[in-house]
Amino acid sequence: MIVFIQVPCLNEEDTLPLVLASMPTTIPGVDKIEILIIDDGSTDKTIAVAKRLGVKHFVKHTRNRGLARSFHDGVNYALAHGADIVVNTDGDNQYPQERISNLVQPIIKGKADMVIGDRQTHQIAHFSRFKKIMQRFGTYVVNQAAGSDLPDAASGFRAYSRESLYRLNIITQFSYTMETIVQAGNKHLRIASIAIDTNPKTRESRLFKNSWHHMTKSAEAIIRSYFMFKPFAFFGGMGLLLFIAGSIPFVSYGINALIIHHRGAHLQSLILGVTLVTASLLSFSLGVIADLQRINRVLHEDTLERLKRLQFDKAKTTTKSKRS
Ligand SMILES: Nc1nc2c(ncn2[C@@H]2O[C@H](COP(=O)(O)OP(=O)(O)O)[C@@H](O)[C@H]2O)c(=O)[nH]1
Ligand SMILES: [Mg+2]
Repeated sequence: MIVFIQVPCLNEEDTLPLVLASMPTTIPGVDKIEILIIDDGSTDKTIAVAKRLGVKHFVKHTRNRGLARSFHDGVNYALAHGADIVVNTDGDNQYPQERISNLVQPIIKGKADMVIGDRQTHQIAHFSRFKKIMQRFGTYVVNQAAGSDLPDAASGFRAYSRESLYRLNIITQFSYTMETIVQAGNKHLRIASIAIDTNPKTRESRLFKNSWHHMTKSAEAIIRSYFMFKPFAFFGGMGLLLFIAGSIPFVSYGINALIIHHRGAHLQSLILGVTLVTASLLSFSLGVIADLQRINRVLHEDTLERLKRLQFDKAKTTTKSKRS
């Protein structure tokens, strides 16, 4: 069993030594632990510091490409080098690396495909009240979209099984944390979570300028993943609402004009009714198109999964034969 611990880094020369010093050297049930630094276009000495501290695996971006892309490239590297489990932790020493041993256990024991470190955000002293409420709300929405019951959806301290990485595909540029949960939930992967204590803050988040920024970006990621998986729920629901709203003036006009020959049968009701019912038909049609797209995506993802297996399973057998 090979565990790759990947650390996405954008100018982390100051905190990286702390992160590397707290990495586990042995984990029960694991034969080999490899550390992988994903340098996302750092302009400081991140790479030199990592090399000096003995890191052997690097993925380098010549310019900044963002955290989601860094995660994606790190995972591909790890899979190509025979990883059975990929752990992600941050370069700002926010997460307790010494708990990685616990984080991977549910996967080793076959009880989960993905494990998330729950930061217990309600207890974090430097989180404002607003941030805590937003954290809880964001997690609630993700759970709704994923059909899961997780305490902390935004945590970046996670372990993924090789199998789950074959099946997950990162699409959004931002907030891949939320996206992976929605995907994993909808693909019926088993997600577990363990409680962790976070380390004292070393610096402000550079990913999000403030809580609003965090919220809008997360909302965007959740809505997009929701559309990906349940497009008909949205367009069908909207179509139904519009149809009901449109039927009322439509029917009232019909009764007034045709049955009781009422003089006050307002043409406006007819116009409103027709507009709303037309909008509802449009919404249903969009729903059908979106649903066909979804089916298309499922087929594409199936191909992609097979491709990954072809590509990475070969790497796995080569690493195995090299080691034996
Ligand atoms: N801010 C930022 N962080 C990046 C980027 N690419 C990789 N990272 C790494 O992503 C991790 C999380 O970033 P951080 O600023 O701590 O955001 P937080 O998760 O909100 O605390 C750190 O290890 C960064 O070095 C990027 O483009 N921007
Ligand atoms: Mg951080």
